[in-house]
Amino acid sequence: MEYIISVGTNMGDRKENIERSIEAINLLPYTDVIRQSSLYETEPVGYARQQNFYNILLVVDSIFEPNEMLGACLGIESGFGRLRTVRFGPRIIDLDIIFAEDQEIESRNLLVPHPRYQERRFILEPLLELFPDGMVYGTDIKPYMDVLEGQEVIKLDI
Ligand code: PH2
Ligand code: MG
Ligand code: MG
Repeated sequence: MEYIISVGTNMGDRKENIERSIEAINLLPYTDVIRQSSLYETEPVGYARQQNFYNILLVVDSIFEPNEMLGACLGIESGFGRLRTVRFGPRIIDLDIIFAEDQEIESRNLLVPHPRYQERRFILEPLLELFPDGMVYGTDIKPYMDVLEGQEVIKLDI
């Protein structure tokens, strides 16, 4: 199964947090990061009074089913010592499943595609970088880009 996973961080050494989470994903059994977007520095969305985020999108090939992938992502987050406090607030690392190919999942713990990705430039810009024609497993994401307002994102050269 192919996944689009978003990684975000706005605490500590943000670049190192991103690199370590990519390594952690690659260490999962039969799971590989097969493509990755550029790194983006992004304005916080949803709760403004916090440091800018670094965000990246990964295409991950894995033997895991979606609920197993969710568990693996939460496990990696715990490994970073992530504590959940303010909703949408500062976090050392956040791994979110955005797509699991064209699957639609609505379970108690997991909503896929991610329910808010359409409103988030920090997801849509790197998605468009990875899928330049805007077609992501059968979904056309270009219309979402057209109506976005604000939310500065800067592609980094590092
Ligand atoms: N994640 C959030 C809330 N707001 N803003 C940016 N720029 N990047 C994020 O990854 C992010 C956010 C909740 O997970
Ligand atoms: Mg998130
Ligand atoms: Mg999350």
